[in-house]
Amino acid sequence: MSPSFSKSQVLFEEARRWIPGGVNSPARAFGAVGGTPLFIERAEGAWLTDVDGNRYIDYVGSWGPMILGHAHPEVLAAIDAAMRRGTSFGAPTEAETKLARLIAEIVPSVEKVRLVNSGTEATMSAIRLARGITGRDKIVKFAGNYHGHVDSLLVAAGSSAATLAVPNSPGVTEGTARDTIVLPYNDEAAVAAAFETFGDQIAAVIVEPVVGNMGCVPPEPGFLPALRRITQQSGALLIFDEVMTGFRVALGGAQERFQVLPDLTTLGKIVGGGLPIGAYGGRAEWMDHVLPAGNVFQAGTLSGNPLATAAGLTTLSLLQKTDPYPRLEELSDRLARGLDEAASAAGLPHVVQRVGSMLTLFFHDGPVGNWEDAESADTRRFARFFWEMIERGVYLPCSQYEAMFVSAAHDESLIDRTVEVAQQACEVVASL
Ligand code: HOZ
Repeated sequence: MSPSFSKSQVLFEEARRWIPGGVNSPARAFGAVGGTPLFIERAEGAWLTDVDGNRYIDYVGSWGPMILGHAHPEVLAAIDAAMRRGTSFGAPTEAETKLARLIAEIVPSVEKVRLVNSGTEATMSAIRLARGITGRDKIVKFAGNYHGHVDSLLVAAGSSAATLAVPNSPGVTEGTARDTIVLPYNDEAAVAAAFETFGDQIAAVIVEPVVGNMGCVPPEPGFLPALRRITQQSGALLIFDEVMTGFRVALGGAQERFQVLPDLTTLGKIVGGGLPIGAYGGRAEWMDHVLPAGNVFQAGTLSGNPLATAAGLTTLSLLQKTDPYPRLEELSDRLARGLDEAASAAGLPHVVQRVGSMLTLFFHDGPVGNWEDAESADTRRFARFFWEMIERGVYLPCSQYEAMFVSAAHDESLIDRTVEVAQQACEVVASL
């Protein structure tokens, strides 16, 4: 019997009266897959429970942060202890220094770090810093990469902007967009050509070193080193947006995994352990341009919030202590192989792309290396696959253009169950 979603439907109707589109972020709206978003009641480990009492194996993990699984007891205890000492002071605390130091210890290129409240704030601030340091205006970004809802980066953006086909949001001025140069991902020649023409005007190249926001798209060998070389030659800064990949594809993020060091790194998601934090960091020499050490302005009443800092500090410490990465690699490989076999058995053109514990089953014939490839994936098939998985108790990101995340709370039996469900779902999709 199909599960009922009636309570979610009622709550969504009510939400739509008071919240634009009924959601506080468009990625959750199920716009690309149709139907009503599921309203979540609770989550524990690898499991989500919706308000209708349906349980799901979760591969969204709050869009990345929950690498240790939901409601991890040590993270909850740290938040609880911090909360009892007061929830916000607007003054420095020792825990902020501990978190900054731990980030600098873990992320290879980071010596100093500023805590902010979200990944968007981190990228916005890093861009401003790059412009402040270089005295140049232009930014290079890649089509299908998403760096939060920063005006200058909301051009040919991935994630919800791609899912809901809003390549350039109204409200982003032409002037702002003019300073953003958009290039195809994985295209070293295009980057070289842009630098030929605009080299002395480019402040920074910002890149998702592994893209998560058009589905999981790995960098081709040579692409990240080329970005490093070209930016260095021209005096532009290289910014790795590691909001998704940080503490995910390796403890030290994509820069550790691919051994390429950017000038600035932006972080979010895992760094807050499920509470709102972002961070940006880099060499002390660069970071000391930020006010009050330097003169590039950036501020925030709740920055370094004690609850979020406690959750982040505990999460990163646990990751450092327990090193879940080899196991995440194994589990994610098992899942990727299982999804691949399921789609092959049903005769569906597809490709599964994975880096560490981020992965995507694309309904696309052949590898996806850039936005042009991603755009030609069969999103109708994806939508049907998504609902067939939901109906059988597996919760996936509600867009072809988002990555699935495996957590340390998943295990072989959950992965195998997911693969079985995927086999059934693929058969239905193929029969359409
Ligand atoms: N940035 C997340 C992954 N694309 C989605 C979160 C959101 O936009 O709500």
